[in-house]
Amino acid sequence: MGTYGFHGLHGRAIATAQGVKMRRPDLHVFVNTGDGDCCSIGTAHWIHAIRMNMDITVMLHDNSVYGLTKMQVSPTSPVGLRTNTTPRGAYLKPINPLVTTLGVVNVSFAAQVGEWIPDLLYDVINKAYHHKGFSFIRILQRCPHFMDNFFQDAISNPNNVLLLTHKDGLKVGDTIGKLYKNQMEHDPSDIHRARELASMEDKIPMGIFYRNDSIPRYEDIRKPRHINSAEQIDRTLTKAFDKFGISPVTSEVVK
Ligand SMILES: Cc1ncc(C[n+]2csc(CCOP(=O)(O)OP(=O)(O)O)c2C)c(N)n1
Repeated sequence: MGTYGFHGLHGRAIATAQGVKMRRPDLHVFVNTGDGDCCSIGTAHWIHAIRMNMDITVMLHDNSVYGLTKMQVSPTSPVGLRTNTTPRGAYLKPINPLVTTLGVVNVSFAAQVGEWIPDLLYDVINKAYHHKGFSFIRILQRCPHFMDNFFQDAISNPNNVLLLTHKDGLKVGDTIGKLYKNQMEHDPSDIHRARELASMEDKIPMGIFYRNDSIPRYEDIRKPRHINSAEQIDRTLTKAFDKFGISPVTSEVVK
């Protein structure tokens, strides 16, 4: 991909992306976020972004742990996971980010895929990119340092994965089809079934759970009627800020 990358503040990745998209609707905006970033410090942005349904793609790299800060418990850590903040094991049941996404009003695209199946990952990202609205992909991701065996059961035994296929979702090719024999047809317009499948615990379901192109997008509803020039913005802000000056400041001093 030929992209321009931008690092925002931890927890604010989605809000930053929304700002970029609002100002530059011509750009394709992708967010790379973690389970700590999206489902902990950034939860409010995530939930409201689903509701606002702006045309951006969010890739949640869910490794079930805070990796960068050296293994603290995250909202998606499984019960019993020993981390630096839960040395006796995580106490709380984890959030399932897919189930949460599918529960928010105006959800328009939700998918799940494992990072160890690059062909499938490519297809899902491609579908998300072409979706008109907020597309959310939960990528089940190993942390090579702290959680390298986390998905070992599913990696060693493809039967622990359930592929969701459909003409409007993923079409599985021969190579993947031969390896991943556990497949089920799922119509991604069926939100109730999507929620049921997302909650599945005995197998890891992968594919496009839900897509709906007809949900209104925030940038269309709230499209600015006209965009001011940088000079106009500067003049307006300077005037507004001057109103709140504590000590009298003359324009000469400001210069
Ligand atoms: C505002 C703010 N709060 C806390 C931190 C410390 N911090 C950095 S990364 C991180 C969690 C990272 O977890 P995750 O988003 O799951 O990403 P991973 O490192 O696992 O890829 C935290 C708490 C920070 N950098 N900035």
